[in-house]
Amino acid sequence: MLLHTLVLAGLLCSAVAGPHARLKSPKKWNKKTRLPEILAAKSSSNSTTTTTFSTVVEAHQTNIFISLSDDEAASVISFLHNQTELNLTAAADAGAWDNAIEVVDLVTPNKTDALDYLDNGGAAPDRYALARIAFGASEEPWLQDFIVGPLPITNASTYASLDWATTSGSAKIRNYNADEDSVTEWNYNVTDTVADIVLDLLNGTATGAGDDTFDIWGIDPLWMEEIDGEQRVILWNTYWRFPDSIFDGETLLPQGLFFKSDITGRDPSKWRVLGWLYGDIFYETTEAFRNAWSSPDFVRYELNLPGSWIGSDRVGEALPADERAAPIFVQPDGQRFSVDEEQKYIEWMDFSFYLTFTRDTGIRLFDIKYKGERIIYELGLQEAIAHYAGNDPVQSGTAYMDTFYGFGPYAFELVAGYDCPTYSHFLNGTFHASELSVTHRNNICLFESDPGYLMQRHSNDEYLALTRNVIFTVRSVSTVGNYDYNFDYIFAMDGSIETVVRASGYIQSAFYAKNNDYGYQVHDALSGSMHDHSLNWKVDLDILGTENTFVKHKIVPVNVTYPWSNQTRSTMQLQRERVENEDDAKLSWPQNGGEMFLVENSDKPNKYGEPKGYRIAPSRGGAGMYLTIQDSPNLLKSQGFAKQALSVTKQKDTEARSSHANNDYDPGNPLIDFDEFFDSENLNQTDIVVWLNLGMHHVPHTGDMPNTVFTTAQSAFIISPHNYLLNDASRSTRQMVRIDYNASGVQLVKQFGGKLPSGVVNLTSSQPDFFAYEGDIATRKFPYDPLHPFNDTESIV
Ligand SMILES: *[C@@H]1O[C@H](CO)[C@@H](O)[C@H](O)[C@H]1NC(C)=O
Ligand SMILES: *[C@@H]1O[C@H](CO)[C@@H](O)[C@H](O)[C@H]1NC(C)=O
Ligand SMILES: *[C@@H]1O[C@H](CO)[C@@H](O)[C@H](O)[C@H]1NC(C)=O
Ligand SMILES: *[C@@H]1O[C@H](CO)[C@@H](O)[C@H](O)[C@H]1NC(C)=O
Ligand SMILES: *[C@@H]1O[C@H](CO)[C@@H](O)[C@H](O)[C@H]1NC(C)=O
Ligand SMILES: *[C@@H]1O[C@H](CO)[C@@H](O)[C@H](O)[C@H]1NC(C)=O
Ligand SMILES: *[C@@H]1O[C@H](CO)[C@@H](O)[C@H](O)[C@H]1NC(C)=O
Ligand SMILES: *[C@@H]1O[C@H](CO)[C@@H](O)[C@H](O)[C@H]1NC(C)=O
Ligand SMILES: *[C@@H]1O[C@H](CO)[C@@H](O)[C@H](O)[C@H]1NC(C)=O
Ligand SMILES: *[C@@H]1O[C@H](CO)[C@@H](O)[C@H](O)[C@H]1NC(C)=O
Ligand SMILES: *[C@@H]1O[C@H](CO)[C@@H](O)[C@H](O)[C@H]1NC(C)=O
Ligand SMILES: *[C@@H]1O[C@H](CO)[C@@H](O)[C@H](O)[C@H]1NC(C)=O
Ligand SMILES: [Cu+2]
Repeated sequence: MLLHTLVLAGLLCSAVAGPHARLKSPKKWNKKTRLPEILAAKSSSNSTTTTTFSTVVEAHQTNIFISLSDDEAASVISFLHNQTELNLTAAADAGAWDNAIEVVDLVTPNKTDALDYLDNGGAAPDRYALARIAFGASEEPWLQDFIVGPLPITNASTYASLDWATTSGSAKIRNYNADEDSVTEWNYNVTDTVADIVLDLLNGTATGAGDDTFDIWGIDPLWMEEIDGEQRVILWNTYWRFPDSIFDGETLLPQGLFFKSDITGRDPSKWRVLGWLYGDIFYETTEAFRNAWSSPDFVRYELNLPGSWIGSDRVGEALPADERAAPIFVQPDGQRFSVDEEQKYIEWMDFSFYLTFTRDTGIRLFDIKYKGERIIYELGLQEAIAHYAGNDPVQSGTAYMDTFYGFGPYAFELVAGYDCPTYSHFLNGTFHASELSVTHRNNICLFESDPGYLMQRHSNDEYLALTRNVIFTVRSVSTVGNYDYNFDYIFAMDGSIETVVRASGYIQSAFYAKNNDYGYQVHDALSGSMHDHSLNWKVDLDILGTENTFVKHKIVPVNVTYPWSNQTRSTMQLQRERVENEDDAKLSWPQNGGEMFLVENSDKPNKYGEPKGYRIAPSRGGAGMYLTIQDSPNLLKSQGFAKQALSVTKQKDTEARSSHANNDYDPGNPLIDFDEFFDSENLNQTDIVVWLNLGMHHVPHTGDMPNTVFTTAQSAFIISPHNYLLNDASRSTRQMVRIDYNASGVQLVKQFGGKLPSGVVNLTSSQPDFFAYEGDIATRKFPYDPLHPFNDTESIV
C-alpha cells in the first residue's frame, strides 16, 4: 500500500512537471488506481441516511463568551454608581473633571474554568464584567479597569481593580490628555494668533465656528519630550481642510502648516506654543513664523484644495456592458447552516463555534470544533497599528492603536446585496460605552458562497473528477475613522479556516512639500504618506487537547551520498524542529516559504506515526507583516507583538490579550507590554498560543485615490489540517461529480446526492433593499429605562 502511494505521488509530480513527463505510461497508472477509485466511490455514495436539518439550532451549551446583555450592563452601571468611593458622575453629565464609566464589557472567563464547563461537565463559570472608568476628578487623572461580579449583581458581587490582566501589575494608566475640551479651545486660541497668516497662506479660517475652513488635529499617541530636564506632554497639530461635499475626504486635505504645543498639566494657562512648521522650516516662536511670512523671500506652497477628486462616485467613460446587472450569488436550496441567534452559536458542515462581540475588538470566535473536536479555543483580533512616517511631525508622530477607538463601536450595519450576499444570515452586535448600550443591527453576516474555483479536480482520457468549493464566511466591517477594515473568517470543506483582513476607505495623507522620501505624490499638493499596518491576532489552537507543540518542518538543501551511487548529490530533506521555549518563539515567516509552521499534538500521532496537527501559514498579501520601525518612539513599549511576524507563548489567563485599548494613553508605560509575556517558559507539549500579524506596508499611490481598494490591501493567514486526518476531508461532500467518457462520448455520470440547482430564480428578490438601512439602537443605562430607549445614532466610543 505504501509503495503504491509512492508510485502515485511520483506520477502526480511528473504530471505537473510538463507535457513530456505526462506521457509516461498513463495506462499503467489508470489500472493501478482502479481499486482506490472504487473504494472512494463506495464510501461517498449517498446511501447513508440523510440527517434532519434545521437552520435553527439550540446550542448544547451556554455561550459563556457572549457579550453582556443590556440588563447585565445596566446592573453593573447601577452597582458602580452605588459605590460612593468611586464618586461617579453619570456619563451624560460628566466633564473632564468628573469620574465616569467609559466602557462596560465582559471579562472573558478564564480558560481553565471555561474548559471545565465545556469539556468536563463543570458549572458554567461565573460571569464578570469589565468596567473601564475615567477618573477625571484629580490633578493626575487616570483610567482604570475593574472587574465587577459575579453577575447578576447580588449582595455577593464586588468590584476590584483588574490588575491581574495587565503586565504592569496595575490596571491604572495615566491620562495626560484628560482635558480634550480645553485642548480644542487652546487650539483655536493658538490658531487665532495667526488667523491673518492662515487666511493669506491657506485661504481659510480655523476659529471653531460652524463655517470654518479648517479642522485642527494631530498626533496620536501623545508625545513625551524632555525639556529642561522635565518630562513634558507634547501635542503636534496641523490644519486639515474640511471637504466641500458629503465625501469624508478630510484626511486627504492636510494643509502643511503645523504647530507644537506643550500641554503638560491640567492648567491651560500654563500651556505653551513651542513653534511652527511650514515648508520644512521650523520657527521656534509665533513671532519668528510671522516675520518669515512677512519677508519677501518666504516660500509658499501650492494649496491642497478639495474638489471632485475627493468623491468616490463614478467618473469616466462608461465601460462596455457595464450597465447590465452584474453576476450575483444565489442560494438555490435555502440556508445550509444552523444558527442559535440568541447564543450566537453556529454550525456549518463539520464545524461549530461560538461568536461574541466586544467594544475593543469587534467579533471574536470561541470553541471552534471540527468533526466534534476542538481545534481552536479562541480566534480574534487583538490590536491594529497603523504607523505612519513623513517629513512632518504629524505623520511622523502618528501610530494609531485602533482598539483605543474600538472596533465594536464602528462595526456598522452591513448592506445586504453589497457587503454580503442578499441571502446572508445577519446578526446584531451590541457594545456598552458611555452608559449607553448600542446595538448595531445586522453588522455581522454569515453566508455560504462559491469562491469561483473548484476545491478538487482531476481528469485523464477516461474520466473527470470535480469537487465544488463551498465556503462559509463570517464577516464584519469596522470603519475606524478614515479606514474601513473588513474582517472575514472563512471556513472550507477541507477543514481549513482562513482569517482575512482587507482595508478600504480614505488614506491618511501628508502635505506634499519636501515629502518625497516618504511616499508618492498622489495629487497636486498631496503625498501618500507611507505607513505600516500591523494587525495582531490571537490564535489559541488546541489540537486534540491543550497540550500542543509549535514545530517547524524545514525544507533544507543537503548533500547526500547514497549506497546506490558513488556521487554526492545535491538534494533536499525535511527537517523537524521543535520550538520548545519562549526564548525561541518570536518568529518570522520563512524565506522562500521554506518551512512549514505547525501546531501539533506530539503525543497524538496518526497511524503512520506522524503527529496530528494544524498548519498555520500566510495566505494572502505578502508575508512577514510586522513593523518596519522596530523601536518606534511613538509606540515605545506597546509594539511588542508587532516586531515579528508571529510569536508563541504559553497560555495564561493573565496573558489573555496582546494589547490593551488604554495603552494608547501612555505607550511608554503600557498596561500590557507583550514582550513581558516572554519569560523563558517551556513550550513543549503544553497549552500554547500563537500571536500572528496581518497587514501591509502601505505606500499609497494614485490607485488609492480617492479610496484604497480591498483587492490589493488585503492580508490573510490560513490554518489547515496537517496529518490531522488520513485524507482530504472534502471527499465527504456530495457536491462532486465523476464523468467517465471515451471516444464515443460520456459513459457514466456519477453524482453523490448533491442536488443540482433547479427551478426558476426570482432575481428581483435578490435585489438589495437600500432603504432598509436603519442604523443603530441606543439605550441609555443610567438612569436605566429599557422601555424608553434613548435615540442616538452618533458614534459613541
Ligand atoms: C443517490 O440518490 C439518488 C436519489 O435517491 C439516486 O437516484 C442515486 O442513484 C443515488 N446515488 C448513489 C451513488 O447511490
Ligand atoms: C443601587 O442603589 C439603588 C438605591 O439604593 C438601588 O435601588 C439599586 O438597586 C442599587 N443597584 C444595585 C445594582 O445594587
Ligand atoms: C467627586 O467628584 C467631583 C467632581 O465630579 C469632585 O468635585 C469632588 O471633589 C470629588 N469628591 C471626592 C471626595 O473626591
Ligand atoms: C482568572 O485567573 C486569574 C489569574 O490566575 C485570577 O487572578 C482570577 O481570579 C481568575 N478569575 C476568575 C473570575 O476566576
Ligand atoms: C482661550 O482664550 C480665552 C480668551 O483669551 C481664555 O479665556 C481661555 O482661557 C483660553 N483657553 C485656553 C484653553 O487656553
Ligand atoms: C479663496 O477663498 C475664496 C472664498 O472661499 C475663494 O473665492 C477663492 O477662490 C479662494 N482662492 C483660492 C486661490 O483658492
Ligand atoms: C436585531 O435587532 C433587531 C432590532 O432590535 C431585531 O428585530 C432582530 O431580531 C435582531 N436580530 C437578531 C438576529 O437578533
Ligand atoms: C553541497 O556541496 C557543494 C559542493 O561541495 C557545496 O558547494 C554546497 O554548499 C553543499 N551544500 C550543502 C547544503 O551542504
Ligand atoms: C563505487 O565505486 C567503486 C570503486 O570505483 C565501485 O567498485 C563501485 O561499483 C561503485 N559503486 C556504485 C554504486 O556505483
Ligand atoms: C518534548 O515533548 C516530546 C513529546 O511529548 C517528548 O518526546 C520530548 O522528550 C520532550 N522534550 C523535552 C526536552 O522534554
Ligand atoms: C419576485 O420577487 C419580487 C420581490 O420579492 C416580487 O415582487 C415579485 O412578485 C416576484 N416575482 C415572481 C414572478 O414571483
Ligand atoms: C426614536 O425616537 C422616536 C421618537 O421618540 C421613536 O418613535 C423611535 O421608536 C425611537 N427609536 C428607537 C430605535 O429607539
Ligand atoms: Cu494604509
